Amino acid sequence: MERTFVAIKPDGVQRGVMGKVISRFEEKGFKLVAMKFMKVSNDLAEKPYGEHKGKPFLSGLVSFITSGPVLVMVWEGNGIIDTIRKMMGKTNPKDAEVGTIRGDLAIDIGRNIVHGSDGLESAKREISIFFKEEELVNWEPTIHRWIYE
Ligand code: IDP
Ligand code: MG
Repeated sequence: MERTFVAIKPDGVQRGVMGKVISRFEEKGFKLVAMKFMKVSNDLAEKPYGEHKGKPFLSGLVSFITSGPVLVMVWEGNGIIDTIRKMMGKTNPKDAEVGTIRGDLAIDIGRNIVHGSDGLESAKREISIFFKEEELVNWEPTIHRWIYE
């Protein structure tokens, strides 16, 4: 089964919507594999955003991500990488559909609440940046047979 890395950025923490975001993934039927509430160092903040090196917004993004605590998570489910991207909505909340996390909870591209991996490779990379293998919890939700055929 596929795994993805999700983070609630400092704006989501400060605005008190961590529970709302987590609830959406739980209610969908996805399985939580790991979770950590932490402050991110400059080095660590730049790693998942390697693809944006040289872009004008990177320094602002890194100082924002390091400005306060974040909630980093690993979630698991069939097709989860694409589905969570859809549930997050477009990067710029003004283009994000109503019903998505960014469409419902955010206004500004620099304060868009959540990060989610955009592919298998980035998911693997981002999970390994933030979590040790032994921090990924293996467990069997008893409701799985009501979610998967
Ligand atoms: P994503 O978060 O939807 O995957 P990316 O293009 O990977 O979007 O950008 C990473 C993060 O950088 C975005 O979530 C957003 O917070 C920030 N960002 C992206 N583009 C801009 C921009 O043009 N101005 C300001 N911030 C941006
Ligand atoms: Mg991205």
